[in-house]
Amino acid sequence: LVAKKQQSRNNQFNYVEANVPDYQLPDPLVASNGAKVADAQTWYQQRRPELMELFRTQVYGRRPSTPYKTRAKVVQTRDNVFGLGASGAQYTLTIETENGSHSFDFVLFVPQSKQPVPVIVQMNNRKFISLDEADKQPDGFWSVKRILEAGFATAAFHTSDVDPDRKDGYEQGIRALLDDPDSDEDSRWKALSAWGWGASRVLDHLETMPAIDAKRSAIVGHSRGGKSALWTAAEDTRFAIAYSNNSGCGGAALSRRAYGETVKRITSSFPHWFCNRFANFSDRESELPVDQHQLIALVAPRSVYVTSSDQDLWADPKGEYTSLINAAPVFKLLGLQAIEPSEMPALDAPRHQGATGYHVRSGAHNLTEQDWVSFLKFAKSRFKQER
Ligand code: GTR
Repeated sequence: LVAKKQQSRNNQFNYVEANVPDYQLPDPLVASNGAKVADAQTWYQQRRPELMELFRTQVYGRRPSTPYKTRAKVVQTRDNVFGLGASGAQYTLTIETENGSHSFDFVLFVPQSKQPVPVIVQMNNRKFISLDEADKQPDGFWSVKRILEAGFATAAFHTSDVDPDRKDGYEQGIRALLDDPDSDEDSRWKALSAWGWGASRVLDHLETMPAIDAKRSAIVGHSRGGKSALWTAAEDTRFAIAYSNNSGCGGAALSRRAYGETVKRITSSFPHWFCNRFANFSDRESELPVDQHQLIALVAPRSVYVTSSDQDLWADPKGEYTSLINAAPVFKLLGLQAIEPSEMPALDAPRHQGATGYHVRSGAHNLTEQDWVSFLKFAKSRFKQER
């Protein structure tokens, strides 16, 4: 243990549980003025807006209110995808303001069904997957066939097409089009929030489609996309489920544990993800007015599914789970069941309890078929899907 402690100090990043600092989590059910939040109305009218404001000003930034218009154009279609009778289409969404426009594509698959079907939207942080590529099922990252067979529609876009995942990508992204130059620079939104904004525009379009029951919609993201998925569902309450896969620091994992990736590291490696103020909490996590369990709580009374993988220590599996269970009091206040404080589930043994779900998969940092099997099971039970 001594050798390990020394090693982790040398490496600058802590991977030793015994070296996690003592911390106290801010209580989601105590308002900033110290008053206890004891009923749903006080949560919705006072505490939730207060927490949203803190996450906007200190962590993810505030979205601009610049007026815009959206246009959708079909660029390619496919019939009988996978021989399942499903349809596929690629769309270009164009966002227009007085200052110009920005376009990004998304791909949508809809299973054959007499009834409108629920939809799973994936923010894909790896690459744009075209209609043809989705057919090949390269690695299960976007498990289209399995999703269609379960009776869900699914849409995906590449995050960088909305806002480039680069320090110097600002001019090519949606933020450059929408930002108000007079807004407070330190609380301006960055790429993580911009990707979620893109997901909301995809959902706007899905809402117009009779084949889709957009009230039963889920947002899925892996890693940086998993950080964004939680914030997307906090900002856009139309998403009924948020799936946050291996999301780690700035996602599901508690910042105060400073295990694996830290606020200091993430804000210096990825200055284009969080609003400027988040970096002020480098090595000062205990001074954060929020922590990530409260982000999960912001999705309540809708559903949240968090995953870890056992080799992904950088994302702090224990911190991801601890965050989820510390959101439970809010779900309970709103009349829902959720995973209560308890030992972490065993490897590869998903736990689903009411509005929350969790699993730790054996293996590396990734989104796999195995994760999708559990995601779909959870979605079926939350959406009461028959098939
Ligand atoms: C890492 C980053 C993580 C996570 C990951 C990913 O470099 O430190 O926060 O986002 O990338 O997105 O795969």
